[in-house]
Amino acid sequence: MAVIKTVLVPNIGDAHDVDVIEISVSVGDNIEADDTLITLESEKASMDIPSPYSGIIKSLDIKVGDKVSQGSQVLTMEVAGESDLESASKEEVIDESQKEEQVKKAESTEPAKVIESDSEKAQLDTNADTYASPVVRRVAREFDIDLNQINGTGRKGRITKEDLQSYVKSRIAQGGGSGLSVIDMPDIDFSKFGEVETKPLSRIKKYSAANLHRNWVSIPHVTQFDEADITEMENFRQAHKAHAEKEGFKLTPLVFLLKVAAKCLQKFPDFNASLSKDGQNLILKKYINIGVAVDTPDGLVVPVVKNVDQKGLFELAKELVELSKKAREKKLMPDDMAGSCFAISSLGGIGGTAFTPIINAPDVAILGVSKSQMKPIYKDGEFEARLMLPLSLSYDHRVIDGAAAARFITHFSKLLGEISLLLL
Ligand code: CAO
Repeated sequence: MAVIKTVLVPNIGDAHDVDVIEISVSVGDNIEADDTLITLESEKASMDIPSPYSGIIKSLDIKVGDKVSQGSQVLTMEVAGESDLESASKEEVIDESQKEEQVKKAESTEPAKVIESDSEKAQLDTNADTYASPVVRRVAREFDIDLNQINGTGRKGRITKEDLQSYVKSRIAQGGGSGLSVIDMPDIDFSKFGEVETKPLSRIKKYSAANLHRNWVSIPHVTQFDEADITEMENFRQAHKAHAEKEGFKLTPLVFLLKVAAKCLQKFPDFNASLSKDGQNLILKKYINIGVAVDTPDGLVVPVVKNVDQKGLFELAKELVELSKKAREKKLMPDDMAGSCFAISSLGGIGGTAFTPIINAPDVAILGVSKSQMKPIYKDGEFEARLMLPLSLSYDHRVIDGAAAARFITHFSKLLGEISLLLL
C-alpha cells in the first residue's frame, strides 16, 4: 500500500544554514531512488541530495534561496510500500504523524538572504531551470555562463562536465581564441551634477541593445560608402507616385532599393549567406528575404520582406506599408521578423549624409541609406545637377573582402542609376 513519507535533509557534515541553489523535481514527478532532489551549496562545497526512495513527489516544502540544515523538511512523497521504508535511514524519513512537528521545525528555520549581488542572483535565476551537477553549476556561475545555452547529453538531459567543456571550446573558437577584456562602466550618481530622471528602457530596446552589442563586438565590421545617381529613378518614381497613392500605398525610394538589393544578392551570393555557428562554413541561401529597419516609438524592429526577387515594385510597396504599420502598432509576429538574408536601414526620410549600420547577424551585410541631395556632377565635360543617394554598406570582413564589397556597392549604384537594368 502506498504511504506518504517526508524527506529531510540528511547528514551534511558540519554544514549549517546552507543555500538551496536548485530544486530538480516538481510536484507530480515520478522519480527513482537516488535521483537528485535538490542541490545545496555551502561556502565550501555544493552537494546533490538524492532521493532515498522511488515514488511520486506530493509536495515541495522548500524553494531556491532557502537556507537549510540537517533535518530540514525537503518534500513529501508517495512511496510504493512498507518494504521500501524499512531499507531507508530512520533519520531521513518520518511518517505522517511526525510531519507536523517537522514542518514547524522547517518553518522556524529563518529564511535567509542567499544571494548577495544582483548579478549573482540573475545568474542563479538564469540557470535555475537547467539540470546540471553542482560542479558544473559552480563553474558556470564563476564564468558567467548561461547553462540554458548548453544541450545536456547526460541522463535526462543533464549537463555534464564534458558538455560544459565543449561549449566553452566552441565559444573560444567563435571568438577567435581571445575573449574581450574590458573594464566595467563606472557607476555614477548623475544627480550629484544636476536634476535627473530615470526612464526604464522598453522591452524592444533592451532586446535590441543585447543583439546590437553582440553583433558589434563579435563581427569585424567594415563600412564601404558610395553615392548613386538616382535622377532617372526619381523621375520614374514621381511619374508613378500618384498611381501608387490612389491604390493606398507609397512608392518611396526604399521600394527600388529592395528590388536592386535582390538583384545584387543574386549576382553576389556571398552577401546572401550566413556563417555557420562554428564559423567553419558559409551557408548560401537560395531565397532572397530582406529585413527593413523600422523606427517605432518603442525602438528599432526589423521585419523581413520575403522573396523580394519574386515581387514587383507595387507589391513590395504595399508590403512595406503593411509591415511598417504592423511594426508601429506592435502587431509583428515572430515569423514577420525571421529569415532575413540581408537588411536595409533607411534614414533617407529623415536626413544625414552617411552612417555605419550594424550588421543584423546572422546576415553578413547591411545597407544604410541616407538622404538624397541634388549635387553638381561632372559628366561629359560639364557639371550637371543630379540627385545623389548616399549608400553605406557594412559587411562582415570574415566573409566578405573589401574588393567584393566595392564590386557589390558599385553594381548597386549602377542598377539604381539605370533602373531599366532591373528588367534584365
Ligand atoms: N532620400 C530622400 N528622401 C527620402 C529618402 C531618401 N533616401 N527615403 C525616403 N525619402 C522620402 C520619402 O520619399 C517620403 O517622402 P514623400 O512622401 O514626399 O515621397 C519621406 O522621405 C518619408 O519616407 P518614409 O520614411 O515614410 O518611407 P520609407 O519607405 O523611406 O521608409 C521605413 C519606411 C519604415 C523604413 C521608415 O519609415 C523608417 O522607419 N526609417 C527609419 C529606419 C531606422 O531607424 N534605421 C536606423 C537603424 S539603426 O539605428
